[in-house]
Amino acid sequence: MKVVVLVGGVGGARFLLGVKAALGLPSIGEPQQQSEHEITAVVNVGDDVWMHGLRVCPDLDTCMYTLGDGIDTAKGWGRVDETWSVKEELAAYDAEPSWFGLGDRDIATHLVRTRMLRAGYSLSAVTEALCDRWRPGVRLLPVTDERVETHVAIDDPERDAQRAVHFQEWWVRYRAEPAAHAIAPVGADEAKPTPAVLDAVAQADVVLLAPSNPVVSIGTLLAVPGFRAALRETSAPVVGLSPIVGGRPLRGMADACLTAIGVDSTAEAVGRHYGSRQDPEGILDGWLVHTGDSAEVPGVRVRAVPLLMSDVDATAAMARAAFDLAREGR
Ligand code: GDP
Ligand code: FO1
Ligand code: CA
Repeated sequence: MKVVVLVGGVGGARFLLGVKAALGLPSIGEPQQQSEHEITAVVNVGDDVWMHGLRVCPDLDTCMYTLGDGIDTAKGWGRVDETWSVKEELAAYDAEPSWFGLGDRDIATHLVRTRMLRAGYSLSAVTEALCDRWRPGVRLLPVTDERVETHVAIDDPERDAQRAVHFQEWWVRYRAEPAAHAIAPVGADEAKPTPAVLDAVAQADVVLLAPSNPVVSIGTLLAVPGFRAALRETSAPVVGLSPIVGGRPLRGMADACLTAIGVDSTAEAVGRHYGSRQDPEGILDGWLVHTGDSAEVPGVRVRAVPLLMSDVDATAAMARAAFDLAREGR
């Protein structure tokens, strides 16, 4: 079976562990033998940022490290057994930005990536090269090779005006506390999905939306012109899993993003925001919400099942429920 999964960082990466397990693959790493199944993750690039002259791709790296057994599982991002000598040395120089921490091991990834990008390789090619080491067992495809970066409009405390900051500054430095007046994927209008991404969606047997951030993860994928149309046109059923459980995002501050785009933090509101493929702009055939949550999304099959990714088995059960819901429409 060919499975395409739309993902952001931590939520997406953990879900991919379950998709692999549901297909009988080892959740970490690669199978010993060639498998009949092929999983392709289409990964958000809107969080990507230049830091100290290095290109950092948090969602790609979170997926790569999680599936390749290199992640700091407590934080959900960055490398396990990390050390911070470079960060300390940068601080000794008062080198800004000091609010974003690059670990020593993680920096090696950014050095390899930056050098390859500077030599003219695409982000897709660089990601493939990095995955030669990590062997995630899933094809990790950035949605686009063009630069698309999410920016957030917030009030400037120093002037009676708004100012736009990079998503990382709002999320990491300010902990998403200043209200976001707007969230914009800068560069998206000029970007296009890579041919590999379009092919994967067209050839898929099923497309899943991981329970990732609906605005700055899935929303940024959908902002790349042509990607939404690809999802609408594929013959594969498209099934999403709600990241909102009991009226709240499970980790992090996704509700601050939803507020910015005027969508309630409920499973129903997010399902309606994605919309039915029977409607002019919608992308869903099926929508999974957490047991006890209810949602009515016109034109979409909705089921309630446990959606807590507490361990790989529970996450695999979520993926199986998504496959079942996908099959129901056939
Ligand atoms: P990020 O890029 O690291 O923010 O990660 P994603 O965008 O991939 O996913 C973030 C979302 O994952 C958050 O909005 C959470 O609500 C959601 N999430 C995290 N853990 C769980 C879980 O166990 N179940 C569900 N349904 N959603 C989860
Ligand atoms: N998150 C933080 O809260 N603080 C950091 O200093 C930080 C550094 C960092 C470095 C590399 C990387 O891949 C991710 C990093 N993150 C950090 C996580 C990340 O910025 C965000 O959680 C995501 O972009 C939201 O998905
Ligand atoms: Ca992210």
